[in-house]
Amino acid sequence: MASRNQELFERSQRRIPGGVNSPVRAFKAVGGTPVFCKRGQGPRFWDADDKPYIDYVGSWGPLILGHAHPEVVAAVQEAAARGLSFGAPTEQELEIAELLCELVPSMEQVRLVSSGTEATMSAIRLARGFTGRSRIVKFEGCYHGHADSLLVKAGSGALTFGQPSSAGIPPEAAAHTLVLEYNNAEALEQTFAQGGRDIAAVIVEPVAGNMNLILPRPDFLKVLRDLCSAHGSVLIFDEVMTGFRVGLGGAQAYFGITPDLTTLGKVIGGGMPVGAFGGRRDIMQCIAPLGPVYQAGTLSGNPVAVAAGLATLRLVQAPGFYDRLAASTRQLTEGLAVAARTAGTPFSAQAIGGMFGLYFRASPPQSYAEVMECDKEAFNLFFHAMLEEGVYFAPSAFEAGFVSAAHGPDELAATVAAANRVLARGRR
Ligand code: KE4
Repeated sequence: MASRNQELFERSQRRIPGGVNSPVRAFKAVGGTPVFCKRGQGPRFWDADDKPYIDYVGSWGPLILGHAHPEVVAAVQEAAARGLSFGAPTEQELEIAELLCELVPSMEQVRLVSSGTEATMSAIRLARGFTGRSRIVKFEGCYHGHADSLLVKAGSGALTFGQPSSAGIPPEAAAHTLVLEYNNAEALEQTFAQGGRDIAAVIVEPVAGNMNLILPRPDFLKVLRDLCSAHGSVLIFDEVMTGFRVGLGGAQAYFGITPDLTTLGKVIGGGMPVGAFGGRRDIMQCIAPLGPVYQAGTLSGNPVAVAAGLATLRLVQAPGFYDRLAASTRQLTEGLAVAARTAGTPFSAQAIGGMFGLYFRASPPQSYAEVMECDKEAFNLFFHAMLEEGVYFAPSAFEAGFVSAAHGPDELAATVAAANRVLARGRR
């Protein structure tokens, strides 16, 4: 008998392209039918067939407190009862702006938007307006949302300009984007030596979480910072994923590197649509209505979404919150690595704060090329076998995973026990 997930997926494909509102949800990378989520509570959600799953996606990062945290839900209900939106300033968006600038000291001013894409698109436009330059640099394998100038893949030559990585993007929209190899400090130095004065901005995921998890090499971010400073280019840390995920001050605090602009999303909305971009006051002063760089949004700073964000940001400031979260994440990755070693499966894993990478490869990759060496088929078999066991990992070998404060010892132990069963069967 067809499961309710299958029925819903067949129906949804009639009215929604691919049956989903964001491509990665369609299970194209892993095959099979996506599970439809019916309700969530803490570390779990239940699908349309009422099957429970321990959830390591957490809406792709926002749910650092787990599903339906009572204090977040209460804050949303209370805000909604006072009005869903005003399109006018509210005290709550001022509160979250002040809190973000307090917790992320490099942000002297901040502008709220409704998604990570809006945040990065606006930050790029702002950097271009501030510098009067057009050229930007991004890194292969890093994802910054779907703005035209950022959906760009490496050009034919190592230092040639990008080509659109999506249909519908005019070549000229990609022509100003240079795509370099993540963690390659030498290519960075060469690029700036050749034309640093023409570079408006470099945008980087300080910990890459969109080509599975790749940690920055020790010198990479420092070289990036020094080169941008020397050439008057704006360094943008895209912390939509790492912000309040790898630690309270994000990756910039973790690695001690101060960007000029930071983009945020996910955790700062606690599961509701909130993004933000902010940084140096002299740069932020260029944004309308103060300056010539236009940016706007009907629901920017929406009071109900901000209420969820404020409740979340208050709770993550609890003493020891990130130490406990990092310890849980390490317990998961170490347990999975032991299970794989026992089964003789080429596998590695690593964690930073509340995010992790799983690799069917003997050691954690340090570059996009090394990520491509991971055994994708092995991951897909593992993914589906764990799904049967009631464990939900990201439905792609090229995504990071997330642990929440709601994942307790029982969930972590159950996950590792399931992995032992799955890997021991040889049916990864
Ligand atoms: P959104 O527009 O999806 O809110 O944010 C875009 C974005 C920007 N920057 C970084 C570093 C991001 O990771 C993202 C979005 N992340 C993906 C996860 N790989 C969202 C999942 C999806 O696309 O459905």
